[in-house]
Amino acid sequence: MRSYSASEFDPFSEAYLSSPYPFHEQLRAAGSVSHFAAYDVYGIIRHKDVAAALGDWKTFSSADGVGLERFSEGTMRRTQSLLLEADPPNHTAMRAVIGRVLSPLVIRQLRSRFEEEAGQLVDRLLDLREFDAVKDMAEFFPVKVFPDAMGLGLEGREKLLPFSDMVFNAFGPENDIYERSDKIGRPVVEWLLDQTKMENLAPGGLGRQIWDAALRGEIAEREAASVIRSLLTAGMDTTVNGLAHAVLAFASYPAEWQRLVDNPSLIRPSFDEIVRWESPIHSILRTTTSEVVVGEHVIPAKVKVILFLGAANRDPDRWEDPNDVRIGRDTQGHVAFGTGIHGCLGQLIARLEAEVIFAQFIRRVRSFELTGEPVWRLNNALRGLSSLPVRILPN
Ligand code: HEM
Ligand code: OVM
Repeated sequence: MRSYSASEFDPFSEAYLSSPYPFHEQLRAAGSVSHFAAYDVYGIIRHKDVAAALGDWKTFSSADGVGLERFSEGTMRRTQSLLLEADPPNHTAMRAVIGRVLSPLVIRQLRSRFEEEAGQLVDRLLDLREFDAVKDMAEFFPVKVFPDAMGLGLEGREKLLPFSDMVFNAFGPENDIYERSDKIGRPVVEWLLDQTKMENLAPGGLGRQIWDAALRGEIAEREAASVIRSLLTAGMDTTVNGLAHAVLAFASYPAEWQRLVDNPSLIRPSFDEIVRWESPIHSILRTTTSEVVVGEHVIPAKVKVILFLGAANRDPDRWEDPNDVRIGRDTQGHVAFGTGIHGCLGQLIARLEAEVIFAQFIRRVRSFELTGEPVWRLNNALRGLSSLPVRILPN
């Protein structure tokens, strides 16, 4: 067993977050496990090790928080998620209830409304021709269809994005990136709590279905409100980033866009390829419950470990030409949605959003061109753009 490559490197610095991939190469070269002195946390970088950790919830526990903070130590900037930050058996019971609300059958019923909205959005984008793919598409669409599906009112829903930005930043340290987002996101908490009340959610929506489960006694009432808030957090910036990365990919790899146009049955795997290439959640943490061997190292018990999802998804030992978008490659095993017991519960919704938008683009857009520099929005846990100026040419 080797000692760790002790690293002075800060995995939440602006230098790293604005350009993470060269740093990943250094970390990979240094070994399977790194130790980040600034936070006294460990990091796992290789695909096989990240996938193994995600699959081993007993050793890599989520219950003390999947950010840097430990719930057991108080001082929380976030409320603990009843799904994401629970281990079995608590997690199992909650996941069963919410899994029924987000079941394939329920999600299928959302399709026609999502399709209609995607059609109207792409009408507007074709009128504009030049627009910001973040603001005008990637944010606009999820902010419309997802809160609609949940049963939220129209008023104020754009606040969900700064709220979610703050929550994901709180998975990292209290750095400037966090502080800036806290200023904008913190005031949203009160409004959001109000939105999770049963009477404020439209009958028939996903929010009400979670309340129905509470009324049937499957979960407690305060759990219903908490899980609704979780979905409204987990389901916004993630899909925004995935949709924006798709446009960036199509503009940057015109031949790959053409391959998708020629093979529309590749819509589903192409979204997987997009999120493998630029993973909307770039890292997530666990806490070890016992000593564990990872590669040539031993990680001690009771320490926090960063799982670098975005690095695993570009591990050259796992993927050929990992930095390139290749529509049609076998994306099985990517970890952008996690894997194991916490594997993304909302991925059918995320995939549906991408599918209906891509379908419109395939039918109606010949090409995407960048008209300016993409601007990244730095976040301690998210990889995403704040601006992506593009031009589309119609068919
Ligand atoms: C879990 C990514 C969209 C709800 C996760 C995890 C990842 C992830 C990596 C696992 C976290 C872990 O293992 O600690 C994504 C990405 C999305 C997306 C990349 C979009 C492209 C959504 C949406 C929703 C959602 C739309 C809600 C409708 C959840 C929930 C969990 C989760 C509730 C926790 C599941 C559990 O702990 O059992 N997601 N997500 N996600 N996601 Fe997503
Ligand atoms: C939650 C939650 C919050 C953020 C992300 C997430 C990636 C889940 O509160 O359950 O999944």
